[in-house]
Amino acid sequence: MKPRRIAHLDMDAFYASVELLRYPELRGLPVVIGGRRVLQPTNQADGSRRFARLREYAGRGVITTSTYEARALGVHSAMGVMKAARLAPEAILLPADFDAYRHYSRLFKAAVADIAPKIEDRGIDEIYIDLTELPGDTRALALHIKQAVREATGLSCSIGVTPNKLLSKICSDLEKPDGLTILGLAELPNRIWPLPVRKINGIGPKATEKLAALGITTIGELARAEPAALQTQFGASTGAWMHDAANGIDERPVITRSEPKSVSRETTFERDLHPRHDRDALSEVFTALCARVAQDLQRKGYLGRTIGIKLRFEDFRTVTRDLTLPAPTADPVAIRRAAGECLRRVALNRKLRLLGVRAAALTSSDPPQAADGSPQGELPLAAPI
Ligand code: TTP
Ligand code: MG
Ligand code: MG
Repeated sequence: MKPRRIAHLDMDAFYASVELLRYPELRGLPVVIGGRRVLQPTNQADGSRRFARLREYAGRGVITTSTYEARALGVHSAMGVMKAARLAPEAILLPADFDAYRHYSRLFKAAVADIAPKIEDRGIDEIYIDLTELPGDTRALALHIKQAVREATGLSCSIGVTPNKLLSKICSDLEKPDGLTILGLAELPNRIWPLPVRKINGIGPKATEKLAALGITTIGELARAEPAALQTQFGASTGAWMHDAANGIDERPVITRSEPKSVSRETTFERDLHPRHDRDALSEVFTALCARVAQDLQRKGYLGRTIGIKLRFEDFRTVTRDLTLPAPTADPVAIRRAAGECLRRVALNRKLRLLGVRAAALTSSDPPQAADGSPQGELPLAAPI
């Protein structure tokens, strides 16, 4: 069997970097992304934009991410905005725009998939890629992927390539931003063992503290620790996993998953409900299911064009109905209306034990690209190279 070549790709300062595409005048400055509630920049009479500064912020918001210039001042993800303001009062504060981040997330993943289709999605800004079966030198391949991501999005990323997911995840972080770290198992002692144990994905603050109490702070110390001692402290499976991880052992495959075909929610009642006598309760559940489907669609960035329902009667007979709308939607009211029409097409002559609502024929909820230049403050859909 060929030795595995597993890449982990992670976008650099992702939310902040997407904002810099929209506000290029902020490049090189400390910039912090807050939540949705942060004030939008305003346009001034002279055509320039006015941005909020951290020192002007009052509230309990938390930072989602910051540019590397802000990190140099000690400002990091998950820090309270007020605390960050004490460290970097002049840093620019921008609101988060999750639709834009999802859009760029899809763009970079599609660009990678064109080159290397075996991808495991690990969230908005990172993926694992199995390069094993692809032709060509590892470095050339990784550089090609980085270039393709830059061309598709205008953004930089960092890649680690090693024989497994665990090491690649550590390596993608070693030379950020715009990094590329390729490592074989022979380099484990030099490159990985000096690192603190928390660099292993899965060793959090609690485990780090427990390990410190055992006198273990680096991955190398963990690798040399007595497995039995680790198992006593953390349990058999976690203890064994930690010891393997520190020794660079990880056999997990890259798991590719395709886009969902539908989004659905259903509920089984505690007691069977009568279509007439329990009408109010049924109607309430039905509306709530539609709202949950709408929320799921919005969270995942999809619109559904076909809305369907599923009913299971007390005798376990199951019926479904669906309706295709003129335009796709993620609106709870529109979904409720369509689902209601489906329901009217079912003869309700028995008690119900289950009710479900489904949205299918999914499409991306990204706004279509403006034909001629987007309005000011709008993100370019693909940034200039
Ligand atoms: P990360 O990849 O952890 O961070 P990053 O891309 O901002 O920076 P790096 O260059 O170190 O990879 O997270 C990706 C995005 O997820 C990040 O841009 C914002 C969001 N996020 C949060 O909302 N809260 C958090 O605590 C973290 C860590 C990230
Ligand atoms: Mg990142
Ligand atoms: Mg990440």
